[in-house]
Amino acid sequence: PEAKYRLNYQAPGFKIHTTELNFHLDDNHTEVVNRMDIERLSDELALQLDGENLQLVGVAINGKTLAESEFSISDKHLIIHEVPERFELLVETLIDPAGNTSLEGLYKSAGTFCTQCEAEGFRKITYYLDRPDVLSVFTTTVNATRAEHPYLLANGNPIAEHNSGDRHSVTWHDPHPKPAYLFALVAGDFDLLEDSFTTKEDREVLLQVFVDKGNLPRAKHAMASLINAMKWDESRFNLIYDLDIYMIVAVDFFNMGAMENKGLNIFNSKYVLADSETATDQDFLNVESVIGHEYFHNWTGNRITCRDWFQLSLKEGLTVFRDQEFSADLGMRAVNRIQDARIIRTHQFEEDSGPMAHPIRPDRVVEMNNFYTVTVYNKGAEVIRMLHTLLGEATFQKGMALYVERHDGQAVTCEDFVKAMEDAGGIDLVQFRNWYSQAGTPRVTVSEAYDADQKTYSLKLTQSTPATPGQQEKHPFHIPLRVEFVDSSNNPLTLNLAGQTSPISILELKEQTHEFRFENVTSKPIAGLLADFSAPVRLDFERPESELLAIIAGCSDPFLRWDAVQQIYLAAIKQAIEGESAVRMPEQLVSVLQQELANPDTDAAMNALLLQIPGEEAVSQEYEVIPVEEICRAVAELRLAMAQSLKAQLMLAWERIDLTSNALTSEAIAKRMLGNTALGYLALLNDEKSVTEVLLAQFNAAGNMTLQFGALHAAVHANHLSAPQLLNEFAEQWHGNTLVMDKWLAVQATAPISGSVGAVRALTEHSAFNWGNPNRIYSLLASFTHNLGQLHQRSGEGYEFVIAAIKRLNNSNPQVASRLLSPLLKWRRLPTTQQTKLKSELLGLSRLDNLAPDLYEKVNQTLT
Ligand code: BAL
Ligand code: ZN
Repeated sequence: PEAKYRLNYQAPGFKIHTTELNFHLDDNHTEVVNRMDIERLSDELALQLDGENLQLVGVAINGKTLAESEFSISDKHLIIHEVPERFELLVETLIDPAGNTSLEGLYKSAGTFCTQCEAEGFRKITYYLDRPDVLSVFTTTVNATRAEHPYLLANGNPIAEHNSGDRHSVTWHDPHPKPAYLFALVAGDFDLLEDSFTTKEDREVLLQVFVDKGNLPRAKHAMASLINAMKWDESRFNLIYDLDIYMIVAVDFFNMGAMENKGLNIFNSKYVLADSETATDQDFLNVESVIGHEYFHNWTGNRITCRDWFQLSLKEGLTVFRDQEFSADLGMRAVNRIQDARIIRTHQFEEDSGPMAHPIRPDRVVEMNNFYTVTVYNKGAEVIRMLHTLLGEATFQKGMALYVERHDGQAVTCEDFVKAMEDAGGIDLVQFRNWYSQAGTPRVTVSEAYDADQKTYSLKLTQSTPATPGQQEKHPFHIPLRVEFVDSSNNPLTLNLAGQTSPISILELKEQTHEFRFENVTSKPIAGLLADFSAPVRLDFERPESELLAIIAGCSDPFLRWDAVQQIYLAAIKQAIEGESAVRMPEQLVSVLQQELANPDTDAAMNALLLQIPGEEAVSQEYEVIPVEEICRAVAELRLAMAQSLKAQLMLAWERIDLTSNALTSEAIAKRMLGNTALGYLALLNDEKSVTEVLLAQFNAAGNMTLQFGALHAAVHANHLSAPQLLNEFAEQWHGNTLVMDKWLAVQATAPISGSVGAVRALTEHSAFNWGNPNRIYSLLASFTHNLGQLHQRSGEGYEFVIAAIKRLNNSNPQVASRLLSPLLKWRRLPTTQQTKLKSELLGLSRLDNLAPDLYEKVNQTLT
């Protein structure tokens, strides 16, 4: 497989004015007739179309069938040697949807025909210029048997229907020109939930959510979320929907979370279906966020799309930022922000320090599917957030408006976005652009000095970014650091930079080193740096525990308080690892937590987050060579010590859960969050009768999955003696619901219990598992790849198991196989025994026949 480079971009040589598609659906022999009105834009006479796994039936120009000498075919292209300036091209192909296990292009998911075209799946449907900068007006006719496929859907508005014998057809027209990756088609039988929304331009929009038969009650939350998203985008971004119909279809077999196809979103059913009996609070919040995300793409992605795939973060970073703000405005802003920061620190920092590190706008790609990453999406969103921080909400919105005014209907670049922000804000973002071009996580080192005589305080910040593959030297980033100060009595303090009259809240670090000097400072301040996680950087700030405790007590920013607590936990864990000693409980923190928990007026969700110690993967970020076993030991010891020290208060927190309520208010969700966190600790006290009673009481609280699963999770992860019984009861109750059984698979795959490899291997034989369904694979196998202690067992058993699974999936679904590989790419950072075993497994994989490009790219990158 060959790499493509961002700098080699060339504008397309052809324009496809209109595309008329005709599908005669059949399991193994679907006919696709594709009629295009094409204009040649250059003197190059040959037209090269993309196409994969297609059987060509015929090709004609202006009604005249081409002879075989007039075109050539390879496994990737159809090349027509000479075309006129403006012509109608007719291409007829045959495809095999039921045999398409890659779930890319047109495929069959449990009886439903559906499509997934982003990034380059349309070429598995017909020959086309399958690139995002070729925009065309699509008209689509779908023809299928009526009994099995009463609903025939495509993008845009329905304009015609026909019946003939046992078949019928519907024609759809989408007036908005779009690239092929936004094309969608669905044919199947569903339950349908309908509602409507009137836009602020008075357009009446029909809203439809299609779900599997019997699931109608589980679609209500998705519909409510869609309506909330439409309202929110109007009020916060002034972006208004532009078609008369908006459809969401839930399917069971889907590689990603969902897809923003114009007017016809296709969703993984896991992000549509939710009721309190089968979905946890987090599932409800995820549905809201993904429904919002796909809806927000209608402007940031569809109306304004990407020029080429290197610009993916143009739409994804921005749309993740928008969905994060949506969730924060509707729910718990502080909790969301901390969770988002945790994703960056655990997963994005790991990607940034590994062999696949790439800037949010990559320069080199072998397989585009490998770049739907936490870097492009989540770090991309952090970059947008930094722009928002630098510009402020009002100016940021001016920049958005200018971006839309300039580029509506176009396929553009990240540069176009930054330019709009720069022009609207009247600020210089030249250096800020380094966030788009450079990979790696900047490290900001802090030192401070206080001069009591001069009443001055200075903060010296130094940034450095490690080399990443292909980028040895890094230029300094433009880093906004939000800051808050407290005095030694934990009272808020405002400080002015020397020569300035207003208090400072954001320090802008642009140079490699900069010293910020503050004047008229009457006592040594305690600086809370990186408030709101204002930049995706690592902060090195050695300071005594007393100052961290002052931040916890005195700072108003929830991220700062949470982060200070995390630093105390981390210090205790690292001390135990490095000193090869037992974990020493951070006594002062424990007494702060005891007080917080004893007070029913404190924020329950925040308390839950404060109680959660860093996980094994987060701790592994601290080490160049990961001391796997020591990390697992220290983390387990700290968990147990916390449970012992806080037992009484944890029980109090647990007792505040209302086991009879399914309310979805932030307050009710927060209480369950804290209760489940408390129960997770209590379950570690295995021999206490009261704990067993509590576990069973919560497990049996009927009708609420957050509580039932919370109890199961606590028992299984603590290896509590009730765990086998609860696992059995859960499976017996839920064996008919695959999405719920995914939780059952995941809870076992993530348990830090020795012997997991054998248990997880055995679960691949369980009826709840299915090698053909991505959700099952993510729940069992991808979960397992994040179980640090079990995956990296010295025996190498974990590696053998995962690599065998990857080999098995190489042919059937390489996109899913590739996701399983990522956590194995850090083999160089493992202790020698593990390193040797994993390397040999990776070498074995690299020699596999027909290794898919998705896997080739990663394995090659990590071994060279
Ligand atoms: N565009 C792929 C799915 C998503 O990010 O919405
Ligand atoms: Zn997206």
